[in-house]
Amino acid sequence: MRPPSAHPATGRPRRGIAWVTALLCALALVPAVAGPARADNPIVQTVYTADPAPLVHNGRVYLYTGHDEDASTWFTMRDWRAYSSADMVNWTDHGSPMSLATFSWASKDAWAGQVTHRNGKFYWYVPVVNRATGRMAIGVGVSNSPTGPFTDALGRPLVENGEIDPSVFIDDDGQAYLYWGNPNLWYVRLNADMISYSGGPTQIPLTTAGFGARPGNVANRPTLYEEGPWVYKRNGLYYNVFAAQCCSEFIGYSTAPGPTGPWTYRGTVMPAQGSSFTNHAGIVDFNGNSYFFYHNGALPGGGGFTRSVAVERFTYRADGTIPTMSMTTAGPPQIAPVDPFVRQEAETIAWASGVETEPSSEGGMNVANIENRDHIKVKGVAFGSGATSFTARVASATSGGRIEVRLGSPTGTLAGTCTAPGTGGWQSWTTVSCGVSGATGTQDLYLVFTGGSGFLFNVNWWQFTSTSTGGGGNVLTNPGLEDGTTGWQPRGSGTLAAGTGVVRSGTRALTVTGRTGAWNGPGQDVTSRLTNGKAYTTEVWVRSTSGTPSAKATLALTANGTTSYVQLTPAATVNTGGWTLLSGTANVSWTGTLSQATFFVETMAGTDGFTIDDASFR
Ligand code: FUB
Repeated sequence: MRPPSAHPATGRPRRGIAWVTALLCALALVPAVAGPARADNPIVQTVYTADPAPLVHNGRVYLYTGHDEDASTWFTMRDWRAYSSADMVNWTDHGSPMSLATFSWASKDAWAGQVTHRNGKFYWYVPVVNRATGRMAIGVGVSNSPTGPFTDALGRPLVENGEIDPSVFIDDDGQAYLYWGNPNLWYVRLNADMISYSGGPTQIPLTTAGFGARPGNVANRPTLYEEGPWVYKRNGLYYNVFAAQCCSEFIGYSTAPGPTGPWTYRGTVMPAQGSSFTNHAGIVDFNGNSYFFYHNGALPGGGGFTRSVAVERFTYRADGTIPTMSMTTAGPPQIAPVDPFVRQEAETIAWASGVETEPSSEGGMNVANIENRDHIKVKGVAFGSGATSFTARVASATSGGRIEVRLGSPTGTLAGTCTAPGTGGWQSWTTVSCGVSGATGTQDLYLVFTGGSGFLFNVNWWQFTSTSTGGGGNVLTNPGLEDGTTGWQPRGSGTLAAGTGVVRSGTRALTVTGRTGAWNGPGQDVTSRLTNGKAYTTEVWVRSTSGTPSAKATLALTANGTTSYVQLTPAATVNTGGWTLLSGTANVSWTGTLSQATFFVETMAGTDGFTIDDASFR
């Protein structure tokens, strides 16, 4: 149970708080937010987030943030949060993969950090107060997965000099650097193990040429540099983007010909704006675009200690300089639509109104604390020629409620209504379905929750079925692989395992190992679900665990005692570094009585292991 607190976006109490106290709290601290569709910045509406640190990995942007406790009057921060997106507008909540409790030696202040990926592991550098010394120190968490959980890599600080805000950068030659500091700016050369270093911390000279001149006569702070360095390299030029000139801070940047300087001040990335007197930068390139992450106080109840992370898309000028950006509520454009015909996590959200998230007993997170007229917006959902039914995984310790499937706005076209029953517990899950109509083309989806008073039900995931199979939708069971190996069997030799480390979407993908023939792979019995003479479209994402095999999806049909094979997708080379989409359309027909039909993924040759995710056969 969470500590009693008011909800960022609504001011309403969280589950477990007395209504009266909560109402007073809400009225005093947080203006209620009314109204329909919201824009998409800030990125997270369920908690206050700060100090963004994006990381691009396997076709997704992972966003690591700090977490300002509700109604804070100081930087009261006890854990860090993780989110991810493949489209830059809908973000999946991965909960809290690291907290102060991760570091037994830390007493408080889970402040601004950064995650990097090396040696198959993820390293999260963070500043916290060392209980033994009372000073700020840098700790490092490590995990095999970008979504954690992270453990303390050292059991002690990596480095400690009372300063904050680590930024990690790995140069092309493999040398890694850790930068940090307020009021000074430091770096140290990390060893390849990423949890030790060579040489001592070195101070970067804060010259006005390097970091700009601070207006006014501020003792010991002649330059604009304040805190929060974000160091990276682009086209051979090294960038240090930092929080400048307290307070209010703006985001400035410097460049250098090498990782240790000499730095030259280049100007403003984002002026001070709004009610947060700090700001904090994170920059990545993703899918051919550049993105600038920052924080502000734009949520209801927001301010200097109740901040929220936001993002803008930008284009470097031809000479490599960064344009000056303003904070927007619209955020960047969506780069790919959402597929409603594969399972989508309910905690994948463009804008949440009223709800919260919590860890789910079924893995990942679920949407919780749902009350009458709360809603979730999922932006840019590609319904294509149409959806016929909607399915959701729900749980309720009360008497449940309804999910209204609406299009375009929270009061837009009602495509269908599903009833979520009481299930006897907030984590006692059941699957409900209802018919939908009018959901065609690409639209913003609103799941509007209705019912009586109090908390109604939780939602773990949802999925639509399409018209293209006359209502049958995706022929495959567990197509998104979120239910582990359910529905899938190894064809011939091999072992299937549902892993969380390498996923294309959601929290799980399916890996086959121990293949002894090219025809071995993950398969599914689809005998009772096929229509003779129909054209089926197949999509499945594949990546190898070794080598660069050529993969394809195949259907084995046995009719009247004879087995034939339908190649469902052209073969495509897959590799270990990213996901490849196998996609194709093929006619499926047979003569006589069909006794066995198996959908499977195989390779043209070899026995390399591979992983699949987000499969559809419809
Ligand atoms: O979030 C706590 C501190 O505020 C960070 O460490 C700084 O960068 C500033 O954003």
